[in-house]
Amino acid sequence: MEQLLKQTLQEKYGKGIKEASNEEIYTALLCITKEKMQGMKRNEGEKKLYYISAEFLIGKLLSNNLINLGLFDETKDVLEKYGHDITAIEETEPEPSLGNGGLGRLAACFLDSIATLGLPGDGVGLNYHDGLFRQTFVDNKQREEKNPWITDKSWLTRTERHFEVPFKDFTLTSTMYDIDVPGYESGCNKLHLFDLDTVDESIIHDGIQFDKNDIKKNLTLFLYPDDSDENGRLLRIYQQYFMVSNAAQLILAEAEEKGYNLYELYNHVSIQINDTHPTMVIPELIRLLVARGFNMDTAVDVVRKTCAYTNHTILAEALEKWPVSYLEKVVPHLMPIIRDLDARVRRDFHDEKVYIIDKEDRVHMAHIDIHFGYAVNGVAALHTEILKESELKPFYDIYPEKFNNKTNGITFRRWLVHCNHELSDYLTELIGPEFQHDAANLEKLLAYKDDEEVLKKLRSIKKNAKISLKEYLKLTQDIDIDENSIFDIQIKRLHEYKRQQMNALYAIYKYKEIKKGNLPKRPITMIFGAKAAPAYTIAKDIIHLILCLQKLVDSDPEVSKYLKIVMVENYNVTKAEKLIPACDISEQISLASKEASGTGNMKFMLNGAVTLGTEDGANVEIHELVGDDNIYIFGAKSEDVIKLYDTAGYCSRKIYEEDALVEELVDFIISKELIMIGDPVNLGRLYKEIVGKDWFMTLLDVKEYIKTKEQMLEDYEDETAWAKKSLVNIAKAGFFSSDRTIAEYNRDIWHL
Ligand code: NTF
Repeated sequence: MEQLLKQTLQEKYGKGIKEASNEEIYTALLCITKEKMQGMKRNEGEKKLYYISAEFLIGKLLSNNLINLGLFDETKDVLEKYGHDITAIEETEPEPSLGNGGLGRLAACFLDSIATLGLPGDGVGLNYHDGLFRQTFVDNKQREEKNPWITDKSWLTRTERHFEVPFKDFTLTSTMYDIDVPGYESGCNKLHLFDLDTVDESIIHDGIQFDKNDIKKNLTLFLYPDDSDENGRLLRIYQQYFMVSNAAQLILAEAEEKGYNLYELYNHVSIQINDTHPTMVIPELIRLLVARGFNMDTAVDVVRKTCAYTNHTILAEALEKWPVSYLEKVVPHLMPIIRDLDARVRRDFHDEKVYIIDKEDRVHMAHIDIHFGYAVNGVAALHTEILKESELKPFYDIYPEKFNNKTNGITFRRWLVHCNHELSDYLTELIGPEFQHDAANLEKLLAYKDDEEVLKKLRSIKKNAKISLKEYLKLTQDIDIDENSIFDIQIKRLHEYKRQQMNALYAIYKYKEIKKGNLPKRPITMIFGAKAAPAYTIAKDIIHLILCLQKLVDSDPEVSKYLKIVMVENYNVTKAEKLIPACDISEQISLASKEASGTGNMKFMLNGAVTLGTEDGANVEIHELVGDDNIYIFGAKSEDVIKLYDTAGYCSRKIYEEDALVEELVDFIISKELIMIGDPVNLGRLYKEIVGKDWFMTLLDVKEYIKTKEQMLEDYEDETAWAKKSLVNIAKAGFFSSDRTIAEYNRDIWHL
């Protein structure tokens, strides 16, 4: 590496390693790594997977690529020798924001594991120039800015693949860009991102505004462009069709190049449809096969044996339903196929709940996936049960054999080895390096459960991570936090069902307690990180509340000694990598039944945080693995919540009126203290929402939540006992390796 780096810097900049700037070293390392990956063996086989997804939240790639190529330690040492710090060099890499949250990060973890297991499998998505958006805070409110990440030298490689994608009024020519996905000490796959040469970033103005009608210029500007008006919704259909038509054409081109018989496509290809965004790949593939001479029945049969669907949520917002009129405007050539599919369903089943086109002339995308794919999976045990028993019950009754569970996982390369070197090195020293290939080996750590030395060392690793986070927050947001306080962290998309508002009510509770003189034994640092969808008003109001509380506490010297509230700006993968190793209390407090799985919960556990959570998503499985003593569970159970919805039996106003403490906390949202800092419109709206509606039942669980959190703070004071909980969490995290998840997908669904 030393020679290569010297040579590259000399050629590019005429500099030695010592003199080169961080940016120059980053660029040189990028070029070297890219070249190495080009020379890597491709994972090959008789059958290949295509993972189609609207999001791939890949994060920065330099360190992870170096780790997977086995070059990280050497590179770090070379840089140190010349007075450079690899962390500072990583800082110069722009982070692509090609995803929103869990679904997109999961896709990125999966690509890493697919490559690591030596399976041939590529990702297919879109090359959004400005990603989701970059979040800034102005006047205690979220503002959205564009987030350009594609620079002169990037991980993207332009390819010679182009496809013609037909829309109603015009045809667009695509260009395929590739990003290499090296497995950990294994072969390489690709992430294919499609783009249009005519896209023009200069049409963006005033934050993230642009002309939604100008498809040739705007198609791949943003992930999830605002869909609060019709043009925005049509743009999403343009994007989705562009993604899947390219995917389908690529899949057929590769199959034809390899000389495969398309009538047996399913023996050579599996297509994983990541949520409903890529659903149109089904009618599109049928269309392309019919154009190649297939009759309709055969095309439907071949496609049905090729496609599998993953459901990531039971919330209606993500079970997409497109009006027929929209599809007619954008992709009229798909409508005869969709109508034909609907007719087949109506011929075979007499239950309008499973039709593809409903009475209101809307196309249910998930219904296409379930009827015309061969597998349907949920992403955690509880979630899959809910799909089978309620949300998708009519389908489960028809196709019980298609339904299966694949509990999510995370790649330990990024979420342990890369983000927490000290812990990862210590674990290697203690239990050997096998866990890096087979995460189940982490259980060996249990042998040290009562070893004072080991527990002490784990505490010191946590402390160091907290100090690193302190330095990072000082540098990036000029915020001071105390490493001796308890770090309580909730980082995830902002959504009412995730209940950041409940955590904010806790902050109010603590503020009031401190004001009353009930001082905590140890200061608490409450950290939040979350982006709200630009058109999601209440979510933005919750951010406003948290930022106002942050100000209030900071400006009150009586309180700020004991309580600190921090909202991290522009929460992203890079920030998660700094926050997660430093966490003591992992907040996983969604309303039971609503969080399909969660994956942050797994990352925190792996890094030794203790979960404060409801029995929801993968928390249920974490609870089973670590046992009652090593997790703090509270709140209504999912069966009860589902019953409350079914019977309309929840009334937040009643709880508010009957419980003095709840009333006091909620009223504080519109107190004079907060109104002086914040905007009465936003705070008033949020107050009204919680008292009058509270669709995700914050007030149902808030008291038990406060009580449980108080218990945790108390238990934290027994340092040894807490360190033991932390150790058990790390030891039991092996199940949540995405290598395990992917091995299961392959065993049960893909058969690569
Ligand atoms: C998310 N879904 C779920 O909300 C998370 O619970 C889950 O961990 C991830 O998927 C990954 O499976 C979505 O982001 C979406 F888009 F479906 F709402």
